[in-house]
Amino acid sequence: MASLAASAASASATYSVPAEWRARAMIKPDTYDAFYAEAARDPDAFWKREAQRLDWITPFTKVKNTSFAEADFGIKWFEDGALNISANCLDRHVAERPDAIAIIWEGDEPGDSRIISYRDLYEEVCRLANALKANGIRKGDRVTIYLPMIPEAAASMLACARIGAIHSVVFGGFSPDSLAGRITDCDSQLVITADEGLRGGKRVPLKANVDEALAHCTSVEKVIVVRRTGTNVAMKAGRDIWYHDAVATAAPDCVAEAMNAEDPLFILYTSGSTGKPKGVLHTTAGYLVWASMTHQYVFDYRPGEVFWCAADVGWVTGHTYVVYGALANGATTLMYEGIPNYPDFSRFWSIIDKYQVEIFYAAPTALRALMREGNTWVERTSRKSLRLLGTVGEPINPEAWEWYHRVVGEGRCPIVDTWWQTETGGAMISPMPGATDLKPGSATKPLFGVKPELVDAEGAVLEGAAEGNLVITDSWPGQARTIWGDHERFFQTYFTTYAGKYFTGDGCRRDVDGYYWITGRVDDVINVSGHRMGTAEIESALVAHAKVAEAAVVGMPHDLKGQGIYAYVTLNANETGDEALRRELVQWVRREIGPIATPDAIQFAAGLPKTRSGKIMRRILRKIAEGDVSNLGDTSTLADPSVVANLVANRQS
Ligand code: 6R9
Repeated sequence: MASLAASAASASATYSVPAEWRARAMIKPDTYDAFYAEAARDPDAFWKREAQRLDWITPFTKVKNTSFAEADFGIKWFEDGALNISANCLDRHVAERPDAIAIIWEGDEPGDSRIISYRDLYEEVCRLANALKANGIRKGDRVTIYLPMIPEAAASMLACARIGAIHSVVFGGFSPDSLAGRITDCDSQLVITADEGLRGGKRVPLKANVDEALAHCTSVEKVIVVRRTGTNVAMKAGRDIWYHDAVATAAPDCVAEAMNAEDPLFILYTSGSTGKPKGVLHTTAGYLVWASMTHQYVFDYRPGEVFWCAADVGWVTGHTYVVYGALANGATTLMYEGIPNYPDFSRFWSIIDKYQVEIFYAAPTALRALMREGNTWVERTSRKSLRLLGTVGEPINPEAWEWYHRVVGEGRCPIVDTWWQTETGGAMISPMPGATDLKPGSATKPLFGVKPELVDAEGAVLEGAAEGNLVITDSWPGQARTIWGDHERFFQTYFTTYAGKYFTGDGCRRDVDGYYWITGRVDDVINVSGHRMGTAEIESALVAHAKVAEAAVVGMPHDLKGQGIYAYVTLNANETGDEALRRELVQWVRREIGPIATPDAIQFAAGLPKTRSGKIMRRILRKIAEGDVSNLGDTSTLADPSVVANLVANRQS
């Protein structure tokens, strides 16, 4: 098991592929090597074969047509083929196994559950697709989905895909303002929401939030409302329709639109280092090939197994692994409405026992929170059904990894630590359980077709064991194609820092075995509980407050969240920074963006460290927030070096 050499070198063990996995897995060590080599050497042949996993309406003749260079920049895969994603996720499984379970839904309250077969889901999706059409939605139109984790969320995504409408799912934790911004940016004509959401016994006023958002939006004509809790909500005549009424009269069959491989599938807003959130756009064929392939190989998935990805569909992980990858592969996908600690800290593990979950995939932040509560919450459950565990969203610290492995998985289940991003569509660097020896804290090795490289700040390529910035040098099918409405920003953001390469925004170390260790964001993005937040967004929310003159936000280490939000705030003249104002600003940010952006610390500052040209030196602010004040580096270029001592003296802990 643990290799002594590795332990001595990096204080981390190596877990070799268990014999039973080596025997049963689809991808074994030699298959990994052969597939990786073929995808690098002859991508057309490799992807032509992988694309056969989908049903095509019109077969493609061209495979890869991509360039990251400015002169001929463009990303196209399978460009003359046509297919429909909902037909791939539903119709072909209904034809073969109509009674197989597509979705197991577990509600917030234990005992509240629904089991949905592929036939049921097909009919629901067709009815809703017909209802969308009856409400004026056509191919290419945008539909915003603002729903809790209920089966209607998956049905809404698939109904859009069926008729070629582009969906934009907005996480239910976002505020009315954030929702309004995302609706307006893509000019959605229709919103699908629910009366309320339910999370950990608390109600989330989704419909009221939509009403507030729509006061600032002009594009939306219709709102479809799922009745979830049954609370009384205002229904605006001529605009708002109940979901159950809309589907009741609709036919349970709907022809799946033939979509070109490069037609848009969805927009998903994500935070960047500057400006407002970007509408990352994914297209049809390449995305689904990537979602399906990675779901199958990374999780070694076989039809019949119960797969549980604990992410919300409001994030890319929910898109790719709760919905598209899982359903494309005919999986039984588990959707859980609630939170890990309700009604108690055993909930995840009880759900695993209740449905005999075989594969469980979650964020390290949830695992750290549960680990803190002690082992008895885990040990009172059986978990015998589990055979594979996964993580996503942020680096996992080796202690949490070891706990997950030893206590949750009883040493029996490999852990796939999957590194990827909204922009990559699916997993990029990850172990495969039958092929990869594991090192706790490392996402290990690139998947087929992924060509990672480490570069230094000047762009020089680093060879062998090294640490630098992570870039990907060639296109893969699941890659985002553009930013909605701003192709230039797409190119500028990802392909100009290191010309001709996709820049991930992450720092990374590669060890002597060629394993990749993601060290975290190197740009002004922070990762709070596995959620990406742009510091610029939080800063602009803070300065929108009447008493705030200036704000600078940085990440700080946080035991549970991975990173916490530390805000330096300069007030307008004559304002005093006291506890009451601190609380008010915290509430203000929650209301402006949503609870996920709640600042963990606010430090009132007389001045911020700026260069003579007025640029805030964040490096210094980060060090102070981390409590690492002994070596603040060179402060001589500051316009007023004395602000630093003041900041150090008033640090919040
Ligand atoms: C899928 C998802 C992307 C950022 C990414 C990185 C961090 C994701 C990780 C990881 C270390 C992993 N990240 N997975 N860091 N190990 N296994 O999370 O997408 O919300 O766009 O976030 O998350 O920093 O750049 P997204």
